[in-house]
Amino acid sequence: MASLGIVVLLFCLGDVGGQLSDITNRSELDLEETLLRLLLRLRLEEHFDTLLIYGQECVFHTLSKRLEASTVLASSGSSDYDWNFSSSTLILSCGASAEREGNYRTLMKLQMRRRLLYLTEDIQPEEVCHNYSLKEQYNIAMVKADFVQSGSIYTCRCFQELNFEELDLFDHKPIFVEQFRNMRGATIKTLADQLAPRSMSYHDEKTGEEKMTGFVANLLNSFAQKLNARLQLTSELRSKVGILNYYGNISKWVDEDLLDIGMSLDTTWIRSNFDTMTYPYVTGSFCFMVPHPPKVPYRQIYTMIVDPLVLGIIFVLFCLFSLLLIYSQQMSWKGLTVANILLNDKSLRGLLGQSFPFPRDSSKQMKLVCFLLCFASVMMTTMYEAYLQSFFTSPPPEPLLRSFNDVQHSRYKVAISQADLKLLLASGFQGIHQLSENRTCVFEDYNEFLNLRESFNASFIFPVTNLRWHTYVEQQKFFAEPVFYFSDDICINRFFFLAVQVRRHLPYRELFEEHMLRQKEFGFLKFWIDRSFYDMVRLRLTPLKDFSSPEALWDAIFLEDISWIMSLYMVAMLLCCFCFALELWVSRFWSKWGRCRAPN
Ligand SMILES: *[C@@H]1O[C@H](CO)[C@@H](O)[C@H](O)[C@H]1NC(C)=O
Ligand SMILES: *[C@@H]1O[C@H](CO)[C@@H](O)[C@H](O)[C@H]1NC(C)=O
Ligand SMILES: *[C@@H]1O[C@H](CO)[C@@H](O)[C@H](O)[C@H]1NC(C)=O
Ligand SMILES: *[C@@H]1O[C@H](CO)[C@@H](O)[C@H](O)[C@H]1NC(C)=O
Ligand SMILES: *[C@@H]1O[C@H](CO)[C@@H](O)[C@H](O)[C@H]1NC(C)=O
Ligand SMILES: CC(=O)N[C@H]1CO[C@H](CO)[C@@H](O)[C@@H]1O
Repeated sequence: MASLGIVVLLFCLGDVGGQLSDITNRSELDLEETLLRLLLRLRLEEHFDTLLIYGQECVFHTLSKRLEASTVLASSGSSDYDWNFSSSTLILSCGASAEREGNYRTLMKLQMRRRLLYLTEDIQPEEVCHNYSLKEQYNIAMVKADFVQSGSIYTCRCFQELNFEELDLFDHKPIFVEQFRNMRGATIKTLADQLAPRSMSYHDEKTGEEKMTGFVANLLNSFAQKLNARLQLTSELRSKVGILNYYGNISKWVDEDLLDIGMSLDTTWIRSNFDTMTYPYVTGSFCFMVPHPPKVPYRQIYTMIVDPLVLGIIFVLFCLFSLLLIYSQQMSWKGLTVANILLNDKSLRGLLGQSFPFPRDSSKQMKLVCFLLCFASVMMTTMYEAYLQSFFTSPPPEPLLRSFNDVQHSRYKVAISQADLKLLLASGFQGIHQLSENRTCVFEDYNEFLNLRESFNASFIFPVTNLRWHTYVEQQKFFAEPVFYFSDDICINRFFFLAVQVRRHLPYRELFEEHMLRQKEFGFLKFWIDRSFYDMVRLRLTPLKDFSSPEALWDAIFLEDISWIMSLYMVAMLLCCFCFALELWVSRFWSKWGRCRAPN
């Protein structure tokens, strides 16, 4: 009773400015009043702010003036233009076939809006509902010309024997219901791309059916369960391809309306038309997984330590100390020669941490310079000692690859599948052009590529999405040491959206998107992704095997590891011998020459 009171009250309010004077026919007036009452009731059920009226002049046209709502008249039955109707639009049609919308985008937007038809012809509601359901429009109600007398409203229902229901204006049953909340076992046509860990098929022991799991498959499973529907893994499509990989074909088949929902994800990345995509499900990045750089070989540790810049600084220090020593000896520049600076044995021995004769009764300044020299030598020798010992204990890794240019000059090859390469070229990605032909290895067969990636072959670097990388992180926890790392520097795309593909006119698209967002909000998506590796192990899609080849912990150092320093030592010794020989020869020559000159 209370709601009826509100309806009457609203009716009185809505009556302001009515065009009563135009109306002469008594029964027409009654019809208008009753329909107005119906529309107000519809507005109470779900608010509308726009009326879209299809068809030639009928009772709706005069009614619309009495409702405070913006009205669009489409007398020809089609709007021909891509109008962006709001989601709170109510459609009124004058007759069963007044609506002849041709623009498919407008059709998409208006698909699930509520429709009220006013039928003057003698048509069975069953036929009307049938014709509308063929057009995939489901929220239909209709009244006939004798509405005033009968008060009957016919409303279409799907998933039941009789496809419509007859209600009375004064019934409290809702006229429009969300029909897809219970699909009563109807099927949803889908097909999985079988790309682990999105969707992975397994054989259910209990029912003997083929079932799917994975973070996209679980979304669809729970959706079907919620709607009381059944997932049909369209097998006739599968036999068309034959192989287990339908990536790319799924989006084609969704476009062709062969599938309702694809159990797959597509990127928003190279698309301009998002009609067949839902709201984004996950975000992804597409980067390369790169083998951890190997350790520097022992023999190169010396070369690493002897950095030219540091050597330069030490040489400058050496010269400075020589100068200071020369000056502080007599507090004058008397002994200053190039030989004294460069071959200053005190400074050299001091810097190398060796003992040297401390000058007797030296001045204060001299002592100070010697202290400085000793301090510098302690710093330098301990620094080099520490470097050398720690590097010999655990050699540092070689530098990381930071760009495609580094990859080009590294010993790795880039393994990539033909499908991914096509995608990259289509998206105008430049990086791949920096690699020469002999640095890339293109695989025709996606599975071959996957097998190589899954064998953690460290001769290659592989493109991988962060979602798949998640499972590799888990897998590498079982290795003696991780083999690959996810490079944030060498990326194809750092951020893109992944969405599920749905048929253009899927009637329960809004329900699906709502379900998707709820699952994600609640944390199911993260949970599914987190445990996807264990699902893969359970389904025997990935082995629990250690693919790493760790080096022995206590590796002995061999003579060849210090060959470099040995050869330097030999060269230096030879140089010394040569100098010594030279000195002997020069002194002999000098004394002979001196004897010859003496008589003069
Ligand atoms: C009022 O209109 C109805 C239908 O439009 C018609 O059948 C009826 O004859 C009309 N009555 C008068 C009095 O004009
Ligand atoms: C409706 O929106 C689409 C994009 O979604 C746009 O291309 C089109 O121009 C819009 N229509 C109008 C009438 O603004
Ligand atoms: C329903 O569709 C059929 C076939 O297109 C057509 O002949 C018939 O007139 C339509 N009925 C209504 C009420 O629109
Ligand atoms: C790789 O290709 C480049 C030019 O594209 C060539 O200069 C180079 O020698 C090739 N390297 C090998 C190992 O074949
Ligand atoms: C990695 O792949 C290359 C080329 O396919 C092969 O020669 C090599 O043996 C593989 N390495 C391992 C560790 O499997
Ligand atoms: C894009 C894509 O993968 N298309 C494939 C779809 O399936 C047919 C076979 O039916 C293949 O030939 C296409 O390459």
